[in-house]
Amino acid sequence: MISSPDFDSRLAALRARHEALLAQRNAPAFDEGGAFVRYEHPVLTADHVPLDWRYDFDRAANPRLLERLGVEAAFNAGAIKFGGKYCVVARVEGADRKSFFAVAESENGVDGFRFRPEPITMPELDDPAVNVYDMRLTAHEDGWIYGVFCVERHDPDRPGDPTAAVAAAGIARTKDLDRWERLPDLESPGQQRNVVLHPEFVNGQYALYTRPQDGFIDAGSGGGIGWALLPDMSHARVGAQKIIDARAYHTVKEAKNGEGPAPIRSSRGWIHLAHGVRGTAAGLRYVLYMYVTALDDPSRVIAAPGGGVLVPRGSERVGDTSNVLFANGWIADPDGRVLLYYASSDTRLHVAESSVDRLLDWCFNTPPDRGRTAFSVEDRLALIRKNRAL
Ligand code: M1P
Repeated sequence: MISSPDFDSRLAALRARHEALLAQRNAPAFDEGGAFVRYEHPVLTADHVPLDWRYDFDRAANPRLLERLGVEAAFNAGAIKFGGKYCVVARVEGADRKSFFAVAESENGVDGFRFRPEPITMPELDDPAVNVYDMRLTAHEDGWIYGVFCVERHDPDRPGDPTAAVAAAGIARTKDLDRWERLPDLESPGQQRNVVLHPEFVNGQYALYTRPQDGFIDAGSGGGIGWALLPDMSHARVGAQKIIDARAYHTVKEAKNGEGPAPIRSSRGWIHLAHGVRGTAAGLRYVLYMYVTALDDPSRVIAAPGGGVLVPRGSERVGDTSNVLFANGWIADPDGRVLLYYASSDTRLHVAESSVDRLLDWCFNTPPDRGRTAFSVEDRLALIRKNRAL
């Protein structure tokens, strides 16, 4: 029989391990691609979640100090600079599979992330969601910080199927990341996930990046990343959406794609990060890719580098849903530094660093995917021969 350490020594061990993890410093690692430089350690994991969110410290009720409310993962985080701190709104997933939102803050954006004392209490609608996740944060020029996120409910048309779900876009806004005003969900002709609010008015209207989808998992006839203008976020409604970044056969976004964080304004256009998905014998593979749209029309693509900018590597490839990189948060500093918060395999949150100039270089100078292997060989031969001639 395993012997239980006494309550006090187990509590001391838990606290020491937790503090050591939170105090862990981070450093850039060498990155072959160079567009982003990954940092060595994840910035958030399930183990970063405060102990008092997981353990009952009442020694009479919990003499063995067992974990009462386990946490599986901390990942897919929106991000924003707020009050001088780098803040992420993470998707924290409990052992019961329910996700909730929680703010973690860091002084430098690359390590030392600590959760605020309590998770976010997101107000509910009359038709409550079963699950919420993947918040995109947008500091809009109307003065509010918006959070747009996925809300998931059981499909009312298939009551006998416990796996049948419907996805929609939930909308809330805040001034401090703690207190949120919940607005009605986005009304859309079909299901939606990965909906993102553009930070500026476009032709006097709010602008949304959407991802129309026929089913809960399958994009189906949903052609890619969509675009819609709407007069009001308090009663947000979209009709048919213009597809601005289409799925395409035999590319990294063959099966589906979705906008990542709200785009970054630069001198040469809006810089976008998105995820692309393809099917493999081992299941779906999610990678991150980029594109740029015009300043005078954020729905017009002006650069589309081929392939992924970050793909699952090494230990990132393994987790609750393996072979996945997903990102819904980044922060651009005034000096041009960009910190990307990306998650691996629906388990943990990482940081990678770049700059606006570096990302523009990547986006405008990486050849596009021209759709055929013969063109790919042409591009590679051109590179080889140019290098040989140097
Ligand atoms: O499991 C990978 C991702 O799957 C979904 O993204 P998408 O709708 O593009 O397929 C989301 O559930 C996301 O949270 C998750 O990381």
